[in-house]
Amino acid sequence: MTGLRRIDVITLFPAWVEGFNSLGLTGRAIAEDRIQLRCWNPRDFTEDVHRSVDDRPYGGGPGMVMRPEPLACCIEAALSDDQPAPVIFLAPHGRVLDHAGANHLAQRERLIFLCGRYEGIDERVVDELVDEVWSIGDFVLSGGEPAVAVVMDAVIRLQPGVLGHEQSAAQDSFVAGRLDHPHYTRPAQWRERAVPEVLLSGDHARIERWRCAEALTRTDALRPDLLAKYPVSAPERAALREFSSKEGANKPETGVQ
Ligand code: 9D3
Repeated sequence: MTGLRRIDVITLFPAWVEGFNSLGLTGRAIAEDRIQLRCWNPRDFTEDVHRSVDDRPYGGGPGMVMRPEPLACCIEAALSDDQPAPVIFLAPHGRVLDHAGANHLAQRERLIFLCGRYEGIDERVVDELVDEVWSIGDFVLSGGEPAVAVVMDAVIRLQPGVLGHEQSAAQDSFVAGRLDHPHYTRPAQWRERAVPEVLLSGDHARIERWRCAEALTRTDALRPDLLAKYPVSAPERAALREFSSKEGANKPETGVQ
């Protein structure tokens, strides 16, 4: 696997995308030249004096729609700038990103992300130029830019050499389908609350089994859908039997009902 070496983003707000990519994990990967980032603005491909990128929807209704020609010219300019790449449209009706989806995208050498604004883009551009449509979840954003920040973070951290400690990404995929176990650091006693004794025991095999049982209990309580998708294994069942924990009974809810 060669890994990702270039990401292009089609956006009306290149400053937004360049801004978040100057910081954090994606920022470092780009600064270290592991990944090349290039933004393309459809406004630079307009030919009218107003440089308009949107227009009223045929059939009426609220909001505006991104015009096909500047958008298509912009995508085509990105496409012909370098090696072929899939055009990934970020939109509320796309396939919802999960760990498998991030892995799928992370395998390409080059990705072109298309961010929409306004009510949407002219569907003929999708028919003509879009290869895949992805969403980041069932909530409404004001545009594709926050979504591209999320997707870029998820795919860049999967690249070999991007995470400081090399093991981490592989370990993530190993535990995919389980919520994380709880974490503790010093002091061992804090505001009347003690760190679970097993973590102080020095028995690393037992600690591993305890963490496994905790992760499983949490997943069962908060995300039963994950348990259905990734069934409980024999070693997990054994860990659960060893630590049929009543701990956590008076902890705050962390998530879903
Ligand atoms: C009333 C219909 N709306 C669709 C649910 C219109 C609409 C809302 C928000 C059209 C575009 C947008 C902007 N959102 C994105 O571009 C977007 C998005 C999102 O809103 N949620 C989750 N993932 C994504 S990826 C891109």
